[in-house]
Amino acid sequence: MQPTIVDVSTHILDIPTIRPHKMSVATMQCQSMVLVRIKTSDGIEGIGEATTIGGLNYGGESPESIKTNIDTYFAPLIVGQAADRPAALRVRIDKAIKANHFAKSAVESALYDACARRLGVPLSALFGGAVHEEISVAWTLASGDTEKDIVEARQMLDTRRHNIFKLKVGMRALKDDLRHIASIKSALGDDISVRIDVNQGWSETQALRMLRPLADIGVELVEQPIHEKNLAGMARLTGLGIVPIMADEALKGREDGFALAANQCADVFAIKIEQAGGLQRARDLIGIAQAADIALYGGTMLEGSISTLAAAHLFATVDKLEWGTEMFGPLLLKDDILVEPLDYSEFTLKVPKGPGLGVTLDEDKVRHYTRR
Ligand code: MUC
Ligand code: MG
Repeated sequence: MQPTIVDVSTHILDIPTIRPHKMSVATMQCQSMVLVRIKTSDGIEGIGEATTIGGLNYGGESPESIKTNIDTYFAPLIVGQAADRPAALRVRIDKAIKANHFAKSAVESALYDACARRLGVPLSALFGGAVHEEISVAWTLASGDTEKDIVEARQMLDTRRHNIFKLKVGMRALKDDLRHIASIKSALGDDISVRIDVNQGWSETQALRMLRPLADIGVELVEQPIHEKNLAGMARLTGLGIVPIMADEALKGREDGFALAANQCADVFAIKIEQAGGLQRARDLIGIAQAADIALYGGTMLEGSISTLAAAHLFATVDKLEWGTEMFGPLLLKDDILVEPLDYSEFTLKVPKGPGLGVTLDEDKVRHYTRR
């Protein structure tokens, strides 16, 4: 008998971060994640997750809107439907619900997790199977203090957890940002990759002024330097060829990916399952980048373990992620909600091999962190 969806439930969990995470859009002291649980008639439960950055500071969805919209609009639409066809469910959801990419991603991840668990295969198998058993993971230095960032980076190198660093900039004066970046780069040395993420914090003129000094310092990649809608500006910065430009906020789905590729607005795409609107759409974006000879990077919305793993399963199926990934979200949190913690070692995340996401929730911890 075909399994059907019998229940969709959502909870917001608030987990403190290990330190303040300072970005041009927000300072995070806590991550609020929406946990989505989908139960099916054959006794399977799939789990998905959506996170945002600083409530509504980063984008148009908040944990509260995601929860409300899933409870009010998604759940009635999918309860009673066949549970083993995520693509068909996606068509149904897209017909009835516009935008809401983060909510769509959480629901779709839960559906894929349930399907893979039913088949007894890892989630990656539903996207063709893993090409890689582990993915490289960058760390973001964003304490707001140059010296603290250097100490933190050295710890990551000593413990062999990360050897690629992304610096959050765009909130200070340009000369202060340059001093901050140069100090960290010179402390870490030539072999360590340093990239920056401006989170749209600069005007095009400011970005133009910054690219040459950034290249001289040895910065390898500049992420979303200017406003996400200024595609012509992104094309101009990319065309200069001074430092590779990565699109992040500008990439909110397939149509954006196509426009960015067609207009040569980026050298690299940061693929985020939430921003793309879920696993299927993220896979589509990856295909657009590959066809356009745009390099790939696995991005994060500072997700907890569940969405980090959903993305990691997808990324493991991609032949080349030229710029690696930043799937470090769970490590930024003081605690995790899994029975077995994820395996971050030797500068990589090992992608679990068990059915579905390959992990089990620690229900006591889930209860403890659930917002009431
Ligand atoms: C972003 O803009 O990329 C990813 C890593 C990090 O520190 O912030 C996020 C969001
Ligand atoms: Mg970014």
